[in-house]
Amino acid sequence: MSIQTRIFEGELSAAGLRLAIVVSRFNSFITDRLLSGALDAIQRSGGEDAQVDIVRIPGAWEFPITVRALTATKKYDAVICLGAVIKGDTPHFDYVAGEAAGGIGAAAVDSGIPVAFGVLTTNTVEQAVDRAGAKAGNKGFDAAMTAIEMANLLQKLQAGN
Ligand code: INI
Repeated sequence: MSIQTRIFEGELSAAGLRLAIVVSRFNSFITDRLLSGALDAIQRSGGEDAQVDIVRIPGAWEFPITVRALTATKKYDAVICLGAVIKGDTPHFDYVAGEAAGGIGAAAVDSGIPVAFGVLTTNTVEQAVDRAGAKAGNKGFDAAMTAIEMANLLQKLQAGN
């Protein structure tokens, strides 16, 4: 008896996917670059502007409630969160970054809709710049590619064959 291994993997094609990008205004000099990277990734993967809704929020703290509102509509195949939480002199960073990460993760698992975490959490402004299109790539681009792959993967898994 031979055992046939089946491999499930999501394609990197944005064709036909409905996507929401949630982008925070706090540290907008960084998040604007993340948004450009995400839109570039969608376009290069065969997506079109009409498939993408952009939702602007004040700061990273507001991601969880916004993502839950979006996933509840069932209109989107994936949601992409773009933000930048940069450490300051107080523990504020830990509360904001922790709430954003935990809340985004919980919203994805609870809804069954993939939510990509393109939220930078850095110790310095320079580290954020590096990850928003400079030395360390563009994490907005990466998050969009992850969302595209996961949306296609979940569609396959849900098809169940
Ligand atoms: N929001 C961010 O997105 N990044 C930060 O670095 C940040 N810091 O450092 O304060 C930040 N704070 C605002 C927060 O997300 C909320 O918008 C605010 O507290 C109102 O609810």
